[in-house]
Order: sequence, then C-alpha cells, then structure tokens
Amino acid sequence: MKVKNRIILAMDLRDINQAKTVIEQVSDYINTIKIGYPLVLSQGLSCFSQIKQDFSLQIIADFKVADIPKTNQKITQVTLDAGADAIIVHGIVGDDSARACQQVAEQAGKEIFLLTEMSHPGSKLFIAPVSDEIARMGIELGIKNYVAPSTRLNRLEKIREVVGKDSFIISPGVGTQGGDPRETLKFADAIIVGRSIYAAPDPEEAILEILTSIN
Ligand code: NUP
Repeated sequence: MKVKNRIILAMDLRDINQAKTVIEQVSDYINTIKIGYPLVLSQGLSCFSQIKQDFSLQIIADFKVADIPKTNQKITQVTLDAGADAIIVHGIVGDDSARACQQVAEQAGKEIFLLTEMSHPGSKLFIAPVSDEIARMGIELGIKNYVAPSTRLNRLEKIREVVGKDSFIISPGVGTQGGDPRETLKFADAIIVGRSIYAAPDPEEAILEILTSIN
C-alpha cells in the first residue's frame, strides 16, 4: 500500500457528514484513511462506499479482528466486499486466525495489517510482552503490513527489527496519545493520526503542521 505523505487519517467521528467535512478539508494531503467501529457502528458499512463516492481514498478497516478462523474469514470477507482496501487483524489470537484473514484478502487482491502491540498504557499488561513473537509469527505467515505503537518508540524500534526493512509499518498513538510524528517515522512507514486532526479547530492547519514537522 502506498500512503501519500506518510499520514493516515484515523476517522473516528460518528457522523458521516461531519466525517466528510473533515475529509474534504484534508483530502489534498492524504490518500488513505482508517475507519473503525465508531463510524461503522453508527453509520453502517455503507460509509465505506459513501466516502469512496466523494473522495479518492484507500480505506483501512480498523476492526482488530480477533476471532476463530472461520469467523475471522467471514468478517474479513464482508469488510472487503463493502469496499475496504485493507483490514487490521489482531495477531494475539494466533496464526490460524490471522491466516484466515490473509487468505480472504489475497483472494480479493487486498491486504491485511497485523496488529502486534497497541499504543495505550494497558497494552503493557498482556500484549507488549509477546508482541515480538506476534511480529515473528507475521513474518512466518508472509504478512507484509504491521501496526505498532508510536507511544513506545523502543517497542516500535524492536518490532521494526523483527519484521525487517521490507515490511510496512503503520503507527498509531501520534499526537493526542503522546507519540511524536518525526520520531515515529524513524521506524514506521506511516503515522496514523486521528483526534489531532479531526478534532482540531482547523483540520487543514493541523495536518499542515504535522507535514511541516516531518518534512
Ligand atoms: O494500538 C493501537 N492504537 C490506536 O490508537 C491500535 C489502533 N488501531 N489505534 C487506533 O488508532 C485507535 O482506535 C484510533 O482509531 C487511532 C488513533 O487515534 P488518535 O489517538 O490519534 O485519535
């Protein structure tokens, strides 16, 4: 996946019209948005096609899929059929579950992102201690794309070490959660930014500030 300007907008507003208003303000600077439960559970999966009708954007569905293989397969199929270009899948549930999503995506000519470790403090309790192993599992499965946290750069650096320079890492936690855009991009290929852009008084100004800081 090619991410313009190394920024992915996380669109977690729950109203499609408000979401579109923000996207409009920043659409010159991005080609990829991440949409998760807040918007999809409020507006339905058709929000993917509604957004694609108005904007030329790749959509990453942030569903953190974490079920048994058969259910993962169905979730991935429905999500990609609805117009998502990629889907985020939890690694913690194991190789068979991740592989189920991977197979559906491959058949559809689309992609999965393997979530290795999360950006919030609670992630340190259970996921962080095994996230290197999750990343290693991803490599063994032949997965190319990973999600790793910008809030703990030492962990992001380690995950980069494990997945190697040819893998593609996107990193959330930038801005509101405390991650620094420039530092994060030393190890990640793209940053995921939500509230610092969509909740800013002027989203265009906010994204331009980030772009200036990373270029
Ligand atoms: O570890 C993760 N941390 C995280 O914040 C994995 C995620 N997918 N996210 C998502 O990234 C989170 O659900 C939100 O959509 C986005 C970060 O948004 P913000 O903190 O920049 O507003």
